Amino acid sequence: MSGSPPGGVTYERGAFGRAASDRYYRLLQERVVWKQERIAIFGRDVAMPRLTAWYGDEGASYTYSGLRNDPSPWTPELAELRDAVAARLGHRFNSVLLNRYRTGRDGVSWHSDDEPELGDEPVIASLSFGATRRFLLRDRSTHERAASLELEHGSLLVMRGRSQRVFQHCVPKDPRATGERINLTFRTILPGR
Ligand SMILES: O=C(O)CCC(=O)C(=O)O
Repeated sequence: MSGSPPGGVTYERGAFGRAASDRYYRLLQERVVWKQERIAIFGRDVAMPRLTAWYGDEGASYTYSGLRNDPSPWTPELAELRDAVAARLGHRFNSVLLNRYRTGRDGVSWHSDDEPELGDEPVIASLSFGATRRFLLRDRSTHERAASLELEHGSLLVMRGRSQRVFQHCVPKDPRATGERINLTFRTILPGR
């Protein structure tokens, strides 16, 4: 890690032990119904550089990058992970966005999780399984680097408070990254937003 996470962001290595992390990684690879979404960038239709999936309570729909996501029902392993993270943080989540980075050519570009349905100060709990990937945070207005974290197998990153108003985050493409990574961001979609 270079620099501690800034205010509102915490990083915990080894939140899940090795055996549990290996098991979840394999189950998520095999059982999640992964989608290759397409998005418009400068008027061009392109494949997103990662696979995604959206699971959650009925009605917990979420729109980002112009894509509306209606949730698939929780699978047993996703419900187990949701409950473990909720118990740890004392916060209830009703949905999870999953990202599957197949190689170092996959990534997610700078953004904040600031969609209206997440409310003003969302708690976002981000679990990582598989290959370690770099996660960058920068100031939203000055673009000054705020932190660079290596998100490891079994780790838990939490963003809360005003962190989505103050920072943007990304997982840059990394030609040196070996192997696949699965990330889960547990979220709470507020009713009627
Ligand atoms: O893969 C990650 O660690 C970040 C995912 C992310 O930024 C998102 O789902 O909004």
